[in-house]
Amino acid sequence: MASTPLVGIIMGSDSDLTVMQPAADILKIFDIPFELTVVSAHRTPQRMFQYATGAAGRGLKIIIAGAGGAAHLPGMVASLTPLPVIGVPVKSSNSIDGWDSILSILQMPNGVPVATVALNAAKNAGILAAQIIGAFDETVGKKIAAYKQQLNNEVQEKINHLQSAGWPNHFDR
Ligand code: RP5
Repeated sequence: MASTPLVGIIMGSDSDLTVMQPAADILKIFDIPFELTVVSAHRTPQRMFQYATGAAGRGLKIIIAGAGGAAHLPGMVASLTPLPVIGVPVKSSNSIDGWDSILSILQMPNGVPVATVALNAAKNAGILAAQIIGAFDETVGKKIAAYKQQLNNEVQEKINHLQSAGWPNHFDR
């Protein structure tokens, strides 16, 4: 796999980093090169414009954008790039209850979609980015298939233990 970043992880503030880090962690597991930085729609609008308009030309294939509160970053970036944008609503210090972040990212107008994951669900954003790449890259596709099999195996082990130990003893281990 080339070391040129394929996924750009951006966030409105470094205060989003704790929530956004799982996207980076899972991309590392799938060996997908990525970059990670802060781009604020409201506080660094020129930087946002440059990042979004230059992303495809630099070789990025997908952008994961996280923000909280009046979370305009994912939608504005989506308006400026032909790349798919995955939005991560962050329950930030300026968010009332998370719904503001969710709705700001989710309720995009026709023509400018943002693939919005659940509140704080940066890990799923990373998995979704990997799945999009894996649809065209056989090596990544196989890693995704193995990951799904692992999820299946983990649940099956729990089912087996629940069956053999009995539900009252399930967590006594
Ligand atoms: C949003 O405001 C950021 O994405 C962050 O979630 C929130 C708070 O930012 P800080 O005040 O912590 O920099 O734009």
